[in-house]
Amino acid sequence: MTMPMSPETRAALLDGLRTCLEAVHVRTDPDSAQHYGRDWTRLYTPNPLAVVLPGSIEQVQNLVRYACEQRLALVPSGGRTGLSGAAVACQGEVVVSMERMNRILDFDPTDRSVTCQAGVITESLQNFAREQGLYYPVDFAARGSSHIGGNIATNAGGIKVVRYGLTRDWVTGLKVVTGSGELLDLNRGLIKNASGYDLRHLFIGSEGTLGIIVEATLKLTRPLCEPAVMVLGVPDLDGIMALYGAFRSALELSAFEFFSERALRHVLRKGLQRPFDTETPYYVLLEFENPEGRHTDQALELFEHAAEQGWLADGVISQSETQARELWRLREDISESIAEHQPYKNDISVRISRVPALLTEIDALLGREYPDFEVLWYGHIGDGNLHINILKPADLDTATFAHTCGAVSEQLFAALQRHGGSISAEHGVGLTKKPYLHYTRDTTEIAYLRAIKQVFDPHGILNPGKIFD
Ligand code: 2HG
Ligand code: ZN
Repeated sequence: MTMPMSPETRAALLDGLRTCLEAVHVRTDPDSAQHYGRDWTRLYTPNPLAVVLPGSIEQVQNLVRYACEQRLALVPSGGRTGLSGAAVACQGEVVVSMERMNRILDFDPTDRSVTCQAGVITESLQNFAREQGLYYPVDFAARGSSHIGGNIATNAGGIKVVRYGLTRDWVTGLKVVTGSGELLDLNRGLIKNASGYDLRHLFIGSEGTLGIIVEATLKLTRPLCEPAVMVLGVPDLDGIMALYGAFRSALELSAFEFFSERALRHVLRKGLQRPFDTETPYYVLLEFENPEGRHTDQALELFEHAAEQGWLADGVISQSETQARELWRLREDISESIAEHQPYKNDISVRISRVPALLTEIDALLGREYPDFEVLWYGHIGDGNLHINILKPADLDTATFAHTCGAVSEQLFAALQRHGGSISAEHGVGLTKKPYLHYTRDTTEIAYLRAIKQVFDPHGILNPGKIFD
């Protein structure tokens, strides 16, 4: 599939693609190749054969059937905000962008559910839910560009998982085109359905390797009522989990995030204000519902107690929706603020009870192995999920940097394996984490993953080379 192709073969394949959907939606220009051929990782050079933008399920089926005949690799593509290279096309694949399939198809207030095409942007769905007096709670900084189909394909998590869970918890129905071109209509919005294997869950998190998600039915819930945000300055790593224990036992938290002072400095450089004067090595951001300020006293009592214990050194509580939004930006804007430094990313998770031990271990490891690199910590610590970003020194070439970081990753993942954790909490395996999958899944399990891929994608045309070879 990646062999050099004669101009005649190429022209014939492109003609064939043009018979699957309107010719105008088969693009081969360099700008489209650049734009659609990659995600937010910048490690790979896009090189798709073509970019196609189907407008209907039937066209997706036509494409898949044609790809089966021609043994043409397809890369399903959403908003391309992924961070593991799962939506990258650098081997002459055809990118199948779901961008034109972006309609909300149905809403039912009794079911509190919405059915939409895969290319609906997360924020559009959130806005639609709000207009109905409801809430779609899967949320993250890339809400403005990520697609619902992509969120499902990666089982996206984000900033509200402590209360609302992951994308998987909100999908009640899925329509998927398999690697043979059949259409599966899975679970059809049911809450209860005990009629055998639930194939829907195989496609959630499958990173485009089992099928192309074309439609989804999603649950909605009631909106958060006057959420209040606190940012707390924390002197050491132990304090973070002590604060989590104290606040979650007294308040229903809808977020519990953390970031380091080093990470904070990058967003401050982009024009945001420090939350308070005291500088501490770490910060916690937490959120809870606070209708009419009913829980403010309780939150302040917890704050006093935590200060007496030495778990925090300073803090602030939002007084308005605007201030809450500003405080959120201190955490949410970190990833974008460091993008120019081409960070090497780790996105790891362990059970919550293992977080303190893991933090101590990796703090020592990173201090020892990366004395010269800037290492930033942040993430969804209330879910046991840490994002560790290592910034590339300007004078170091990309290959040497990636190699050095990869070697440290082996040690990091070995520690993670001892703690029963995962090499990817929410960003997926894609290309970047593929070499490390064995730290999280044993050989027997990987053999079953391959066998499942063979069932749904017998010709190996769907996102080949992603997750595993
Ligand atoms: C976040 O939580 C995103 O901000 C991006 O998952 C994480 O940049 C990262 O490593
Ligand atoms: Zn994240």
